[in-house]
Amino acid sequence: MKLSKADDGRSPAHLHRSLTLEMVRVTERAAIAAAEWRGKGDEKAADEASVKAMRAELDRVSIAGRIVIGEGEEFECDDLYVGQPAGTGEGPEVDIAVDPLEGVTLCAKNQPDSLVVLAMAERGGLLNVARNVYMHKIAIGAEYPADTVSIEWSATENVKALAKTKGVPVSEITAIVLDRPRHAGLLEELRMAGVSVKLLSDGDIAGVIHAVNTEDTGVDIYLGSGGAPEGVLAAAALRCIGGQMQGKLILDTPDKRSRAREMGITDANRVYNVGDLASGDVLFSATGITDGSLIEGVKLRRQWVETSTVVMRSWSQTTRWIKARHAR
Ligand code: VTB
Ligand code: MG
Ligand code: MG
Repeated sequence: MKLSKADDGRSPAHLHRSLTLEMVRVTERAAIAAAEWRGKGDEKAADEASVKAMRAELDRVSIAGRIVIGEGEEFECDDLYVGQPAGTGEGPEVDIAVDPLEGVTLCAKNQPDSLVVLAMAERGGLLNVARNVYMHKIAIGAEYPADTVSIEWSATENVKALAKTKGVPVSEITAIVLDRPRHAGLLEELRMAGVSVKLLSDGDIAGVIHAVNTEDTGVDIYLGSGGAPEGVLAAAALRCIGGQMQGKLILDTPDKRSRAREMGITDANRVYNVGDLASGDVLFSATGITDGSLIEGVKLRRQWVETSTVVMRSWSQTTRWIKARHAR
């Protein structure tokens, strides 16, 4: 096995494994609530339903939790805001990052790959970033040497270096990129280099996971910028499944810079690796809302509801797919 079972050495303690199943309950419940709003064209209602259900289920878990990545700041939202306590208050002290509806537009349009995502770590294990901050990201599989690509290089340099290490022409490299106007220059570079580009309309947590699972997906590299919270959540998953990612925060306004400083970020230009974004023992759970390439969506039937969840644990390097039937 390529991946070492050993953690990053930050702490010999680890989260109790039974917490993985508790997290599954939380993301399942939120996904069911959001699924009621699939295809209804109302992003806000879908998001609110997911948040409410997540909050209720999270508060039944025996943890002294604290939201470090949430829906926004305390003054902006009622629930799942940064700093809000979560859980019963009795149990291990943990930090929690959530995206109760990753791909809200996908859900509102009933298109593939909207997810409920939650990560849990020991206190201090997740980089604290505000909801409105973006991150430059680059991700490739675990099978390459650590210095194969760099977020400081141009896209052209990166795809050429990756192709060389992989031993294929650049035209056989597939990159995954969020389809946004801000990526026009990046796209042009990739076109010039002859790379095959898979454009994502939303959902770059799944995008990063696809890029490191090259054997399954055929995607070699993730390039571009997306939400910083999604970057931390993707890193939590990579801690469990392997894969390399570098991230650099985009702190392009005085407000974002000062909030980042408050949240403990001292070097605005720092390049973060997976272990800098999510350290110690980390748990990750994602339940599908709409059918997707990562997991199936919620099936709402007359008699029952079926959910599909992928849950991971870094300490044991386990990934489980949990399909559950719930009575209606
Ligand atoms: C990014 C991406 C997310 O929204 O945050 C994106 O990381 C933000 O979209 O996966 P904009 O560029 O339009 O602001 C998602 O696609 C969905 O939350
Ligand atoms: Mg969200
Ligand atoms: Mg999101």
